[in-house]
Amino acid sequence: MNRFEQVKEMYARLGTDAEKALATLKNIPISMHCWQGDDVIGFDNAESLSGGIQTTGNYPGKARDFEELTADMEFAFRFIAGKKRINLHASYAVTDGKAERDRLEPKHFEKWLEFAKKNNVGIDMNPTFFSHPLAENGTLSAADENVRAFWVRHAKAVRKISAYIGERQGSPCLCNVWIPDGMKDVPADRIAPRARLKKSLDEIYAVKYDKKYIVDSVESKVFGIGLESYTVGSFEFYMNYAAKNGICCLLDNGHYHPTEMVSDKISSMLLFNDKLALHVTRPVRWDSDHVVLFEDELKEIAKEIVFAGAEDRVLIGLDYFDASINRIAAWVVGMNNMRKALLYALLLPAEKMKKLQAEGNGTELMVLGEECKTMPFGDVWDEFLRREGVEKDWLPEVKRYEKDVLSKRN
Ligand code: RNT
Ligand code: ZN
Repeated sequence: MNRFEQVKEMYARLGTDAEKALATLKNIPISMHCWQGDDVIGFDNAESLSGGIQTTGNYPGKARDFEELTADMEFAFRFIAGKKRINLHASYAVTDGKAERDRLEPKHFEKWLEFAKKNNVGIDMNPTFFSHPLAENGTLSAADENVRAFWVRHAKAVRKISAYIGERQGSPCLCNVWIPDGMKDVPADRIAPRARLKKSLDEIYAVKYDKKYIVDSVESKVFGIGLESYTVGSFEFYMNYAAKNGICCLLDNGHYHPTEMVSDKISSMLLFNDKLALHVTRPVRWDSDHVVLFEDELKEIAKEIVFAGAEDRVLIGLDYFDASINRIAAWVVGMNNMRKALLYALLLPAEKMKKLQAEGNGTELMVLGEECKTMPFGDVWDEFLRREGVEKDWLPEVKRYEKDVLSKRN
């Protein structure tokens, strides 16, 4: 009997069906953020990243244009198993410098649509409210009416593009709004910027699109660098806005207080919403956006999704940007870890565990949970890679690509 067959029997004794887990796993879409490939710079001549977010590191080889970024993404796809989407920002429009952000049109994403089709991936989208001269003093909450109106036009343009993409690709395009607006020091007026943000969102979402084509989401945050004292788009703000307006919340697990866990929020959101979107990241001491590793909170997030049977209600996307290491390796590790965590959850004896909890049997629940941790999980993952035709030993190829391609960029 080969190794996987033996392992399958071990899982069967535990009460889980490894074949079923593998079948479910391959179809859960995970959206790969394009911005890991170029340190969130984009194609619209941004000189540096602004908006309270930051990449650190100076690893050579970042992508400088559409051709390089898509080549790198395509290369990374070879080592990423399972169903994928790509997550774009409006700043990655292909405009040849000819369109401002409030003038973007579907045609500026035509090349991305071709790329997505070729690689059999869906597209998700984010309007870009940072790294722009008009974003220095607020965007959707700006007191300057011209500035606020500019960003409302931008968001409307990107929603239109998203709906177009959704229609073309035959699956809804997630259009996620995150703004950096906030204050470094104690605000005199917390309510006026929030009132302006609310007004802006009302204007943006007044345009209705078929939900078949677009899922609108809003992403909250607790603080940004240089914006430590006040964030206009806080969690309470967006959760209330989303609930009242039938919009989806996006939870980024770097955007909460350090002991607050997104894994614990998922069930509450699912009880009141049809869908929930995630930016999965790894905050180290702050919203540092480190590469997603196979860690406890990641596993707990996956477990909440899987135990709730919400694989098609939770839209999983990644959001991190490490500029200190090979960017392709960063993609591969993070994407595969997200899926690994889902597999880990799919292999847990959910029904047995839930029953033990309901019976108040904390002892057995603990013992079983600990037992699961040392099951030969890696063999099931390896079998998954094998079935998906994905090379397990990918690092040498990435190193070769670094030597032949990435190191020649400067
Ligand atoms: C910033 C947010 C936001 C961005 C990306 C680039 O704190 O997490 O989602 O990281 O949109
Ligand atoms: Zn995010």
